[in-house]
Amino acid sequence: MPQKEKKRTLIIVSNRLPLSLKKIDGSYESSLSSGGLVTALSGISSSTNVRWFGWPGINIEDPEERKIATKALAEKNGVGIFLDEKLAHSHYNDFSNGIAWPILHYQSGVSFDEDAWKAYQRVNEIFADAVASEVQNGDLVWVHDYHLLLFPAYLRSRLKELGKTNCPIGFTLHTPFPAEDFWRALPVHNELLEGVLACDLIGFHTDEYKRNFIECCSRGLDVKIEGGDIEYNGNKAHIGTFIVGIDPQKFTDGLLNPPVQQRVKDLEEVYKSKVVILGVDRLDYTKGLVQKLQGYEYFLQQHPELKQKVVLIQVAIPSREDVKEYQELEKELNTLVGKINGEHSTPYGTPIVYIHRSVSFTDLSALYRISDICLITSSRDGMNLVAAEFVACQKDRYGVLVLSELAGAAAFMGTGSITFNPSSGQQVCDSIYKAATMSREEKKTSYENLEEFVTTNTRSLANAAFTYPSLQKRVISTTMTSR
Ligand code: ADQ
Repeated sequence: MPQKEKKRTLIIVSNRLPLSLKKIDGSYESSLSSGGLVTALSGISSSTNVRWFGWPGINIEDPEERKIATKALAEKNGVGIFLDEKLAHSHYNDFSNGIAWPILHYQSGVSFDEDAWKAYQRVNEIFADAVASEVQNGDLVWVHDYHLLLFPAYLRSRLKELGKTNCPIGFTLHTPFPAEDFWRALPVHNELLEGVLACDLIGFHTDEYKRNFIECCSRGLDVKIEGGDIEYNGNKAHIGTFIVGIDPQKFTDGLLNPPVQQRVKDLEEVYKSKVVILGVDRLDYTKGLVQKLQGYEYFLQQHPELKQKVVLIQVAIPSREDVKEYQELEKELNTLVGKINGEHSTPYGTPIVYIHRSVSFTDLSALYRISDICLITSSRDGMNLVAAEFVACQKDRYGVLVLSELAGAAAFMGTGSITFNPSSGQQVCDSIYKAATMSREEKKTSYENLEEFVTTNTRSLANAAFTYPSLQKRVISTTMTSR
C-alpha cells in the first residue's frame, strides 16, 4: 500500500481570533472580523490545513455555553482561548497597548506597571498551555505580534516536556522594532527578547526593524550572531524581513460588484467638482491624525484659491476605546475637526467629512476608488496596508499616494509616492499641494511604480510561512508518514 503523507497543520496564534462571537437565541455564531492582521494573512486559510488560536473577545464561564461557543469557532477553524475578563483587560489594555505598543512606536513617557507585566506573563503562559496540548509533532506554529512576545519560549519548553520536538515556531511582528536606546527604556526588554528568541524564524516588515532587533539582542543578551541567525540558549533563530502585501484582486473584483459600482457612481456625483483627499486609519495616535488635520488646515489657510475645491474624507475606525490615551485622542480629534470645519466651511460645503465608525467593504472600496489622493501621516507604522489598498483601487485613475516617510510602507512604496515627515505641518501642507496640482502624466508614472509593487507582493507574508527554509528544515527532516 502506498504511504500517505500526513497533512501537517499550520497553527496560527494571535491575541485575538479573527472571528467575533455573537450570542443568538441561546446559541453562538462566529463571523470574520477585520484589521491589519486579518488582511495580512488573507489567502492562507482556504488553501491549507489551518487552526487559528486566540482570545474570542468574550469570556464564557458556563461550561455548557463554552462548549457551544467552542463548536461555533471550530466550524471556522478557530480555537478560542478563554480568559478571565480582568486578566484579559490587564494583558491587552495595560501592558500590550499601554506599555509595549507605545515603546515599539517610539512614544516616550511610558510608565511601567508590575501588575500589568504579571498579567502579560500569565496570559502568555495560558496561551502556551493551550497551544502545546493541541499541537502535533510536525505542525508549524506561527505566532503574531507584540501581545505574545513571551509565548515562543513558554511554548518551546512545554513542547519539550511533551516530547513534541518537531514543531517549528515562526514569529511575525506587525509593528516597528525601535532602536536599542529606546527599547532599553522598558525594564523587561531582555525578558521579551528571550521570549522571541526561542523561535526558528523571526520576521519583521522592514530591514530597519530587523537591524534594530539584532542590535538589541547583541547588546542585551549573551547571543551568538552569524549571518542572519541568532543563537541563544541552545536555539538558533533566523531573523528575516518579509514584506507584508495585500490581495489586490479582492479589491479589483470588489469594484466590479454592482453595489460597489453604484456607490462609486453616487460618490462621484456628490464630489464631482472636488479633489478628494482620503484618510483611512484606526483611531490611534501612531497614525498621526492630529498632525494630518493640522497640516490640512495649513493647506486651507495657505491656498485659499483651492479651498472650495478640496475635501478631506477621514475615516477614523474606533480602536482600543478602553485605553485612556485613545479616549483623549478621540476628544482632541472631535474638537479639531469642529474647529477646522467651523472656520473654513461655507454654504457650499465643509472641508472635512469625518466618519468616526467602521465602514463596510462596499463603502471602503468605493472611497478608495473615487479619491484623488490618499494621505497617510503615521508617526510610526509597521507597514500600513491602506497605502496598498488605495493603489489596488486606482487602476487607470492614477490617484496620488502621499505617504509618511516613517511608515514601513515608505521603505517599499517611497518611489511613486510623495513622502514627507509628518511632524511638520508645513510638509503635510506642501505634500497635499504637490499632489493636488500634479499633471496626469506625472501621476501616471508614479502610479505605475506603486502598482507594480502592489501587484507583485501579493500575500507575500502568508507565502513566506510555507517556503522559508529554516521553518521547513525541521519538518522535512522528520516527514511523518502513516499507512
Ligand atoms: P493596522 O494598524 O490595523 O495594522 P493597517 O496596516 O493600515 O493598520 O491595516 C488596516 C486594515 O484594516 C486594512 O486592511 C483596512 O482595509 C482594514 N480596514 C480599514 N478600515 C476598515 C473598516 N472600516 N472596516 C474594516 N476593515 C477596515 C497593523 C500595523 C500595520 C501593519 C498591519 C499588518 O499597525 O503597520 O501594516 O498590522 O501587518
